[in-house]
Amino acid sequence: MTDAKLFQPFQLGSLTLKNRIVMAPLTRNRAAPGNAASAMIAEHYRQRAGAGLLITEASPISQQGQGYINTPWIVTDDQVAGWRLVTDAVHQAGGAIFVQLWHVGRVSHVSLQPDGGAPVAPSAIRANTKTFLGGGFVDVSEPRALAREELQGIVDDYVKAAKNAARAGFDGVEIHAANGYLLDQFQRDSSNKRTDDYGGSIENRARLTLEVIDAMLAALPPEKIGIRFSPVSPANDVADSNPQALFGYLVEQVGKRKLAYIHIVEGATGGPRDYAPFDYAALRKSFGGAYIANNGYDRGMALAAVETGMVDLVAFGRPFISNPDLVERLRKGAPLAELDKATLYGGDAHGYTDYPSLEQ
Ligand code: 8OZ
Repeated sequence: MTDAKLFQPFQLGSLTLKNRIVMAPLTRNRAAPGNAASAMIAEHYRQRAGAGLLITEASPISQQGQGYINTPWIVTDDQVAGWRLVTDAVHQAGGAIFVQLWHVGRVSHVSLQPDGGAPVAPSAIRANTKTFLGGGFVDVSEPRALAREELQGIVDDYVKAAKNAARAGFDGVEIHAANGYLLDQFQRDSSNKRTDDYGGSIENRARLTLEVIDAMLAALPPEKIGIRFSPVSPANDVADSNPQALFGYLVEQVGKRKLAYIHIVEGATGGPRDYAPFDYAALRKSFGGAYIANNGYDRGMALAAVETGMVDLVAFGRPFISNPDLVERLRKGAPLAELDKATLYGGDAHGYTDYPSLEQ
């Protein structure tokens, strides 16, 4: 099986990935103090550098963009220095790493927001979802609708974060436009009820995401920018009346801008792949570039999807938590270690950097 296409190199822009297995972004809430990545976080990613590409846990681009406690931001010099520990460790281990840039929008809590204010959203509609505040999960707060005049400031925050990513030594950035966070709240018509040119038609609802990309292209070449979508996922209480048309338009526009890849959560995030009907092959065709498939893939599915050319790369999430040497295990067909759910969010090195490799 070692000659399977899944284990062959892949050319992503000017970056040669050593295999077609991607580590999906995984929020772990271990950044403290100062919401900065640390030596422990660097060790976690170093252990997983066998992946062709690592995508970091989501990294807030501003305090307004933060929705959970102890997530590593990419705003201040100290936070850039924290991420530099991560990129150095991964590069020394022969890996490649993109950082996922994140604004949570309404999926936040007043206790995390500037001056204890309301989280922001396209429309003042509270999400039926929870956030993690340290002690446990709590309901998110009632959001306020963003004024049109505020949107440029958010676009600027994305550009600053992209520049910080380059300073921190990342190979690229992934725009988090999935899972019901800010950009996805604008994209989908259950959460976006705006009557200005950012709401209503598909073109209007896609506008903020495309403005973020276009502004970022002034700071980074397109081959250093990827984007993640979750077309039918109900994560964080979003839905759309016509996801095929909406995301077909979005990825066609992303394709025109020649971004490195689209990273697609197929089905419900962390849940059923057949949650709602959707033609992912048509989506991939509308984009035209590299397609990273994610959600519930096992070894057999990943081997087949890459071998037949249905997808270019496969991202594994939860299996990478408990199997730092996941690529080796998949290559050998070795058994996978079980995940300890109690140590997923928050805590220390236990359940984070102490999962053994097969060798150990
Ligand atoms: C789980 C817990 C907290 C955040 C996502 C960033 O769903 C997340 C996330 C997942 O994209």
